[in-house]
Amino acid sequence: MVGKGGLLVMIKSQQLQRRESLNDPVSRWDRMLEIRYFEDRIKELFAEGLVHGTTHTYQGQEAIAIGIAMTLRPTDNVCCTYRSHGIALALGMTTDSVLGEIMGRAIGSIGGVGGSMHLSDASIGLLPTSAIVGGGIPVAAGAALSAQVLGEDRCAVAVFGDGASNIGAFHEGLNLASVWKLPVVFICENNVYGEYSRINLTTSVEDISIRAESYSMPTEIIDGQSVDKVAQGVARAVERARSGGGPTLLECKTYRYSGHSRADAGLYRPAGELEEWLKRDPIDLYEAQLIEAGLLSKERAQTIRQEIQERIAQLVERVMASPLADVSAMFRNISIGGGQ
Ligand SMILES: Cc1ncc(C[n+]2csc(CCOP(=O)(O)OP(=O)(O)O)c2C)c(N)n1
Ligand SMILES: [Mg+2]
Repeated sequence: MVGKGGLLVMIKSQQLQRRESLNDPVSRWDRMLEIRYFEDRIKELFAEGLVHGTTHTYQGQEAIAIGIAMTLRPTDNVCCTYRSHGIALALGMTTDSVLGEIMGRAIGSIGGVGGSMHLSDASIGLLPTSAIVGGGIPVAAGAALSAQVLGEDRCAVAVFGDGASNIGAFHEGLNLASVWKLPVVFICENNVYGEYSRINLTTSVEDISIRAESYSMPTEIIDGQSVDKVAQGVARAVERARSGGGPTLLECKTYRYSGHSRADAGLYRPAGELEEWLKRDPIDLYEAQLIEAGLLSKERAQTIRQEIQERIAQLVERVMASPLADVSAMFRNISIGGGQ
């Protein structure tokens, strides 16, 4: 019988193992599929009325999550948005922890009281995700400032969307990070849409990367459909951050396959646009690369796909059978009266 403390230790070590497994290229591909099938199932669970509230899924952007997670250390800090199930899974959070949180279960990453938009686990470096567009940018700058002040060998990463680059917090965060040469990497997932609007209708520039120039900041435009390209870009930026060279803005060009949130079918998109992006699906591209390199066979790939589908089906059953969040979990991390 494992006590609560022991269970926590087991989960933490499982998460770190999941993170380390990204050293292996086939495991990276496996994790991308896990994210894709997980998100497909999440959409169904909401449509079936089994989950309340809303959710924002990540299909199409998986290469970015993996490229970031395989490059950072668990001690680095990551700030993300409401569209972060994929990044949490890539960083090592277990599927039980993410689905448990989404379904309001006690096993969720913060005890089931936060839901889809509020995932967090300090042991893998994931600071609380947030629904405030751009909100993670100054928080990441703050985490980087703390590393600088404390002299710790750690960097911070903010992951945000193209729409967030129109928010004041983006400009304030980048400016101060540049002036103070903070060890932070700003990663913009330019997925062409902010809510229900195409980027050309809301944003004065086509490439978000141009905005780095105002803050004297190095920048790169990266193919967000390629795990290796993302990892290489993140590695260059992280190296700069760790060696005192200050912040970098990376813009990863990608595409959001789903609508903005659960109820959005994305009908405002121009005909054929999704189909064009599907031709460069990040999971298919990586699979082809692994097969070409002799690391994966078509037969093994098919088996892995089936195994992950089965894993996700079992996951849903397990989480649905697990206890709901306890009301007391809402107050677990709150101290009332004198900061006791
Ligand atoms: C400060 C703030 N303003 C507006 C909103 C409403 N809102 C939620 S998502 C979103 C679009 C953000 O788009 P983007 O940054 O491109 O991220 P994506 O959803 O594409 O990942 C908006 C405007 C919000 N949540 N927070
Ligand atoms: Mg966007």
